[in-house]
Amino acid sequence: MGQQMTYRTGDGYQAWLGYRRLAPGERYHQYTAYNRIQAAEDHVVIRTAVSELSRGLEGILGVSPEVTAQGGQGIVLATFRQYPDADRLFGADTIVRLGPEGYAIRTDKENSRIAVGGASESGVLYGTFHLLRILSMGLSVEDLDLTENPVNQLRMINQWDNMDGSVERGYAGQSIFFKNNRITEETDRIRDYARMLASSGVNAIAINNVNVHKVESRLITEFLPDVAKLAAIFRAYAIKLFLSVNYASPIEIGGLSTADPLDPEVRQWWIKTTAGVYSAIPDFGGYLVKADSENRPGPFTYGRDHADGSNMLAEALEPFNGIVIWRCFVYNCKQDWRDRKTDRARAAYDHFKPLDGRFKDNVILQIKNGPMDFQVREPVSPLLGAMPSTNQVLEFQIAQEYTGQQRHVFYLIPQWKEILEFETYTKGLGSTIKRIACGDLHGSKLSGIAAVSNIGDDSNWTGHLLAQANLYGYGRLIWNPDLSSEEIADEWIRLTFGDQENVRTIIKMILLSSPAIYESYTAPLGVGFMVTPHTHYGPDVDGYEYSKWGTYHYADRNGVGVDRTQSSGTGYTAQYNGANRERYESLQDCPDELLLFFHHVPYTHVLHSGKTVIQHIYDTHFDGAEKAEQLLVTWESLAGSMDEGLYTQVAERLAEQAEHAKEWRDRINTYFYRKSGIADQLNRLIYA
Ligand code: GCV
Repeated sequence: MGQQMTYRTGDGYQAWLGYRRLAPGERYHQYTAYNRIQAAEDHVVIRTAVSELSRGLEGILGVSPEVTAQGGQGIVLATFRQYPDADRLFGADTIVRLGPEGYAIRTDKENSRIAVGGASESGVLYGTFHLLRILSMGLSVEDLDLTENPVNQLRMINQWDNMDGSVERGYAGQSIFFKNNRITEETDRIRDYARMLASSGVNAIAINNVNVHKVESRLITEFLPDVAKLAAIFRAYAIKLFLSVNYASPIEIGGLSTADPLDPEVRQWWIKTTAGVYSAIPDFGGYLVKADSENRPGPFTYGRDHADGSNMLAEALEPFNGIVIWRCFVYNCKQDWRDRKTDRARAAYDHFKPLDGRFKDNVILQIKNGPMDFQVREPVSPLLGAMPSTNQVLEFQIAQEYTGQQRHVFYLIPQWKEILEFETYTKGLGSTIKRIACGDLHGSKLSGIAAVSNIGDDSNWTGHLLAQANLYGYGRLIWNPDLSSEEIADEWIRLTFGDQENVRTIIKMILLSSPAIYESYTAPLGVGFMVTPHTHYGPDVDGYEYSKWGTYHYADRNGVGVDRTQSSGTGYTAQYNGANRERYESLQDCPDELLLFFHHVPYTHVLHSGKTVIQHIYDTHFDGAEKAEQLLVTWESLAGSMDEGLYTQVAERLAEQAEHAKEWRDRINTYFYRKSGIADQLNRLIYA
């Protein structure tokens, strides 16, 4: 098994796929009756399902199962209509309920069989991983009868990996894909990553950073044979491979003098190059593009718009059923801080909304969850749902760029759930983000969710072991947005640490309390940023205040916050519909947690909580730092209850968080005390 053997148990490498041995007992005997795998189909994904199941059963039972094409007892893996026995077991009713990636699992107690059936091979693989979850959690398999379909069509991961081996906004080591401007030959780790992704339901990956530099531009030409090898690894796990491309490739690597999307030679270049990609990788997913954003080239240079740019690529991909995923993170990153009219939050909507209906069918616009940039707290992007005639995909960031960089614990699932449940009123009540993301609200042809990965070559994948919960939870949540944060946390804990009651309770408590704790000691009331420029780690209240990036808080001696109202500010609130627009516009109705995102208020402004803004800042920062310290104490109660390696690595991170939270507390409190001159009502220590 190559590289994975070099990792110790206890370093977290096995993540949620550790398949720890079950002690002999009732459950062990129940499972033993099924320790035989029947699979008759010769397909790469079915072979994967068989090997995953063998590996899991061997881990759990300590005995490797017989694998056979013959009938009899055991676990049957089959696509419908291929294996009449399985069809009979499920019946037509079940079969018609399943979509292309759906699956059913049913126990046939009489014959000691469990059947895992799917409409396609990928369905069988997802069903197999579901069964493995059940077995790993030690649940009964005696009466299984379940069907599952993924809610979202595209369930994607975006790597921000560069070919020099670095990872943009990577907090867990170097790239597992690239090294020294080459694709790595150490593919065991990539296969293990594919396993992790498929086991949580992910079906697409873009392997390189959306900021495509010169060398990465050649991934679609000279590096194709190596890309094809990676595509084969992911194919075996039913994951489609995508590449981020450089919009200026015709110039950069094609020798043309322009990348104008309406230029016939440019179009021809993309058609020919794309055909080359498909001859190397027939099931290639398509292109992911960051254009006219943060100094990346794009159609604006030629006086064209984003529809022109993306449609040109769509045309080249169309014959192969490929798609263009075009990012909407487009804003003026050379703003003058003196200019109070330009509002970065407005940019995506202002650029893209007028283009609704102009995109080809195989273009999807990828929209970040918020209008700024993955802050701890920001409102939901008003562009989501605002283009009924355009395919959209929602973008999350699993990498914790602004949420503690995997040094602080921040369980992201509750934040994502809040976003998915957000009511946009786009088509009246019930127009939630989750209905927009899954394509149901506007009947979109293509839709789904993508997220920036949080993994690197650290032995535990994610730097902070608890950040694995975000990767796992992302896959589970986008498969089914109705799963609760608690359920997902509980699953992940049981699969990773085992079933011990105190371990489950305590880790769940830490995960679920983590977002509020982090939010309370960092930038207050939705104002955002206040981080160290470039690295984005740690406090620097004015770090971005006079910069070109459009991220300001406007704190002065009287007050703080950004006026984004229509009545006196940038007019951003008008991008929302119905009740949202009114709520955000109104100083009285605006929710406390977003107050400073939408309004500039005096420090003495009284929140719904009854506290003044300044007292709220002091209270939350003292409280947050104290709770961060408490997280460590809580974790310490688990000493001796789990593998020591796992215990220690988390303890170390929590210790760092506790210290760092104090730095946040003191910097923010001192800053606002100096600005406002208003004392803390409780007279706590503020370094004046
Ligand atoms: C990949 C933010 C990050 C950048 C990132 C960009 C994006 O600005 O700080 O590192 O670039 O978002 O999403 O394109």
